[in-house]
Amino acid sequence: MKRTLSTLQIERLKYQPKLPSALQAGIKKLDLIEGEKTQSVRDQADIKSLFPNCYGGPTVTFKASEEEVISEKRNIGVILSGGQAPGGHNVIAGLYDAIKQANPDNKLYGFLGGPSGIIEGNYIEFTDEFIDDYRNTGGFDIIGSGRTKLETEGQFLKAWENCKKLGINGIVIIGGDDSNTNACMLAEYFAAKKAGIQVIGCPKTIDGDLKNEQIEISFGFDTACKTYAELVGNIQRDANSAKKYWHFIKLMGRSATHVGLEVALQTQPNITMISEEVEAKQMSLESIVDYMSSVIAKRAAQGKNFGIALIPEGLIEFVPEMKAMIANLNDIMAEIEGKLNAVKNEEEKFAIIEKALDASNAKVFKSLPTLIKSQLLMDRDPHGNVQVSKIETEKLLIAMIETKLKEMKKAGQFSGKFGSQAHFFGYEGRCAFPSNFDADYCYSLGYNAYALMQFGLTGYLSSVRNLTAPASEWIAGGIPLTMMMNMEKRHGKMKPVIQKALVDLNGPVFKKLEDNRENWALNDDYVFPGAIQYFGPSSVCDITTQTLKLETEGKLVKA
Ligand code: FBP
Repeated sequence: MKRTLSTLQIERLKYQPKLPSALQAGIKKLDLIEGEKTQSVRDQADIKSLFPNCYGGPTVTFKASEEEVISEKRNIGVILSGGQAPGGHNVIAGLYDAIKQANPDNKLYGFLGGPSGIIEGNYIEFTDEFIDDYRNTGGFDIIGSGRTKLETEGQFLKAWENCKKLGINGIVIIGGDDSNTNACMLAEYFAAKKAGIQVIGCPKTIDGDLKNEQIEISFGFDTACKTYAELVGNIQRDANSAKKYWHFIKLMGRSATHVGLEVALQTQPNITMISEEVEAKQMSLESIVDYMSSVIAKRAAQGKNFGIALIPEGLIEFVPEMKAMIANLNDIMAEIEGKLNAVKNEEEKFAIIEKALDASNAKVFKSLPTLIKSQLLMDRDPHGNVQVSKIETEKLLIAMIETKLKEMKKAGQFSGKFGSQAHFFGYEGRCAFPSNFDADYCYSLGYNAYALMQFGLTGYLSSVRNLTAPASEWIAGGIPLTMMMNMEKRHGKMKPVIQKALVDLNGPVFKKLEDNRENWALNDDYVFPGAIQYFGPSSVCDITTQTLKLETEGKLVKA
């Protein structure tokens, strides 16, 4: 069936993503430079013993070479894993182009529906025509995605069998922290079995929490933040026009508040809650409500009964009393799952939970509205995470603030009106057309992933950095996945996982918010970023996030 294309899509299909100059000479003309040996961020002995074959390799970078590498014929498989992020299609396009440049007889297979595709043997073979339809488009619909956790011997064995059937000797997993943990487990398994199948990861997630010195940012963060910033800007204009609502906007980003922080810097709203700060200052739910109510009351005293509050998706997990309760809840839920499933009535479920929790945690659980209690009991994702996108923290805060403001009114501390609107921006940004930055970055990551394979590496993450310089000056290379790992409790057991990078409260990005937030709270210094621009001067279209600019300031490598 011929699909109907939008005008923008037709134009975007023609966009040629930019590559770092080291990769521009072509996939056959590359040299690999080895850097320092690495070790895991924490728990080195445990990680080393779990990944004896993949642990501790050197960081690597590429440079263009004069000599041409003759590559033998290879078949590669690719998997999109976890939540959608703008640019995933371009990672596959970059990978495909590199593979075909290396040898036109090479094949690229796409496993369907995420990691389960490789276990069940569901795949497609990419062709020029097929790939061309998806260049520079958002979404993961090219092959679909999923959250299946690859961890059992049985799953690995099935994956191996399916690779053997297709003659696959390399797999690229495009995913976030959990999916790249999967990639590392699979790489280790294949290496231990001498299966001759390499595994390379690509850093994806709109959350922006998969990063370190070598991985400056995960792809998708740039486009998602710009999309949310456009929406927040529009709402700020609406609020400033009607002057009758406080808009509580929950922003996706899972545990970390990188998205919330970036959107705040792009739009300058009245209140921005940062989960990491809440935890560091040990702010209780009550003190968060006090802080937000005090800003609302101060603005009301100036005759402004409106405003914008940004709430990070994962806030609830960082409030100390909630964090302790959720950890306790996660442990007991794994134990009493059967008992809970047998009960239909919600109140009965809550009673079972309250009995099983420690006394102080039971008290916190009991104090929550029914809606939030049920949301906290929803299934964990396959990696054991609470599905924070399903917890309506924005509504919980509105309800608590309404009660607080009534008390303040009685005490003569609030004389205004409080009308509220709740929003959740998340899915709106995950499949937008990738910005020029993400289109270029993703294409480079995919192309680079094949370069890593060509040099025989496995258990590596594709790394492209120096990202605030023009694309030609980007540095392409790779880092061992074990470098980002530590041990964490999941489903009640200690497991090796990639450590999430949370907001650094001493870093320049948070400091910028801290320096401005009092001013932004009371004075309406709103910024309206508008829609992402794809065509026009590069100073407008190629510019990336404030987060990346601030975090890499002074670290730029000049070509
Ligand atoms: P990844 O970590 O897999 O990239 O997921 C990102 C994310 O968009 C989170 O921000 C959000 O909490 C979660 O996915 C929502 O998951 P789902 O798509 O399963 O509802």
